[in-house]
Amino acid sequence: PKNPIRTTDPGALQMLDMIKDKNIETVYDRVVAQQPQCAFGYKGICCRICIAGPCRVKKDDGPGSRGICGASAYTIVSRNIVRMIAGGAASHSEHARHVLHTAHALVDGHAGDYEIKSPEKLRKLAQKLGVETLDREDKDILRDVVEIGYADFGRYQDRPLAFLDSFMTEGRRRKFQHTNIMPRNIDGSITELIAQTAMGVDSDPVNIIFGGLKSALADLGGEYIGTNLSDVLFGIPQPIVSEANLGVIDPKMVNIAVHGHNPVLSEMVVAAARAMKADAEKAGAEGVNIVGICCTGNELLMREGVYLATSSASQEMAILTGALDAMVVDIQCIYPAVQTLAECYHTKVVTTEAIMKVPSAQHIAFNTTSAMDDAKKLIRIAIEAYKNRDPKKISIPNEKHKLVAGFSVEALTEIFSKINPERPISVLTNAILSGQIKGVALMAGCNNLKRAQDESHNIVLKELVKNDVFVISTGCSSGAFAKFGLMSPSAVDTYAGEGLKSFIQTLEAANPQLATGLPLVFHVGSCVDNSRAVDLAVAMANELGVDIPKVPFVASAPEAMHEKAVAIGSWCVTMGLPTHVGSLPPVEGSDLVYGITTQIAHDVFGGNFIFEVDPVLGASKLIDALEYRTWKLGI
Ligand code: BF8
Ligand code: SF4
Repeated sequence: PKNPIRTTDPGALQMLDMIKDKNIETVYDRVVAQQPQCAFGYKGICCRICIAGPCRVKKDDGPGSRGICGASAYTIVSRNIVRMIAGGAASHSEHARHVLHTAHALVDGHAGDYEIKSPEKLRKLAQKLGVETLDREDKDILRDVVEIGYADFGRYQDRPLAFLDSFMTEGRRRKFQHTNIMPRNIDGSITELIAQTAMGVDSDPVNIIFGGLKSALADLGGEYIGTNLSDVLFGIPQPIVSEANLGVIDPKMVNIAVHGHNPVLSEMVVAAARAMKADAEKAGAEGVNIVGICCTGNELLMREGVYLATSSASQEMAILTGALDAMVVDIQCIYPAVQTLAECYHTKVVTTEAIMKVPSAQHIAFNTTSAMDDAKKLIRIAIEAYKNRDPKKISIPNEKHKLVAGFSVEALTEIFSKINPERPISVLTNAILSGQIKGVALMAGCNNLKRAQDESHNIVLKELVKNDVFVISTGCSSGAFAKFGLMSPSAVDTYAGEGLKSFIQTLEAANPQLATGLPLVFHVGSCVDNSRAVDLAVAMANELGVDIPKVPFVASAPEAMHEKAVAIGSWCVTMGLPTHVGSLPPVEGSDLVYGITTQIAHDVFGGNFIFEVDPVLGASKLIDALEYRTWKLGI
């Protein structure tokens, strides 16, 4: 490989080795070509908010220490970072809006082949939102739920976001109200933040950051809509066995990668693939093999057991196998580079959403009403492409690992309930109070090639589990663990400390109905499903009779990259979680902003950012935070 240092993923490393004599450019080359990255941008002290700029903070004092309008470093840094939160919240809520539209079409009878897969989830959700469920048809209940969801996007009355408020602890609800960051709608919070940070508006960094936190909470509201309604439409994830890494691409099959985030389309692609096996056979293949990339992959892995081909930084590698016939993409985290590479192979890249097109890639507009037909069209494109494969270009890494995923909070609660049916969550909290495990950590977030891909995820995980932390994961953090075989039952023996090992064994012994052992790390879903982690933290807080800042629960995004990750990290802090980030966001240009996010946030919300690029140190700071909270619970 030209740049082996930029990834540790064994599948990606094999792939890079296979193409080493070819003149193929990948992300691992481009990240090197971008070095050194601009120091002003890196620290967040470049302002491009108006076209008098760009202005850069060049000096510590005098005219060079401010922008042309007089904006200080703290104003510029805080404006830049909260605009990233706005981007993240817009992304997550756009995804949620799409799921909501699908549910809306369903109640109106225009949703083609979609159905309510989980009436159980619908009723539970309705009850949370205060919707009457007794003696009512599922569709009527869903109509009311959808209406609340829509209201959350545009409410103008002074009432809190229902899809946030209904899920919070009493303590968090009060905290958000007192600090004036409880959003009343999603769209308005984002728009307000953009207005607040326009040229010549807010220059007070504290006020700007609090505006940002409101949008971060709107982001969480959007995630709640996305996760809950996806569960209603596609089912609540249950423990499921699958495999991950590039070796899941099967040369004998028509291979289609579904890539992006939204399960609305890809669930249909999976159904269509099952229905079209014969068509694939007619073309000489053994069937249609759907593989996932990024969070679309996570969504389908969680609910359908679909193989995970790879995660974000290595997405191009799937095309380089020469055996990927189509890459169907929806939204977010899709490198434009996939089309450039696909042009050197037979692979067809197909975009499906009106807001996501790639020059020279084919676009098939995906509609809720004709979803199944659209999905079949996509499969036909892949089957046609399959016929054009160049056998000389096929080289598939032989790397793949077994994994167990599908741990919705419902599934976890079910597992705990086999030990204590009345108070299932006490199984988890008692294990913490007794010292058997140290607490819970959510590992989330992206790949960021500022360090070698996946390395930080794996180091943080290994440190945490060695120290008996119960780890749940989402997004590309889950992708990293799955690809390396760390999401398998066999990893428990190798990596878990004695306490965690015995805890997992106790759960297994109480759950003989599970067809598989339990994994080292529990996959709770895509990035939108970080809302599931909040559900678990809230349940633990209620069980312990405290608010979340007292619960031994921490979060880590060792390789955060996307604006969505900035939004998630920010609401984690407001929820009261110590939140480790291993790739520094652009805040170092202002000591004040850095101090607010790492210290003052703790005084106000009980959570704070821990910026630490060394993964071993990052993990040890999280373990300290967990130990401190457990100790406080005991006194
Ligand atoms: O929503 S973890 S790189 S794929 S942003 Fe993107 Fe980051 Fe991956 Fe999923 Ni999340
Ligand atoms: Fe420069 Fe102020 Fe305009 Fe920013 S808003 S680009 S600091 S003049």
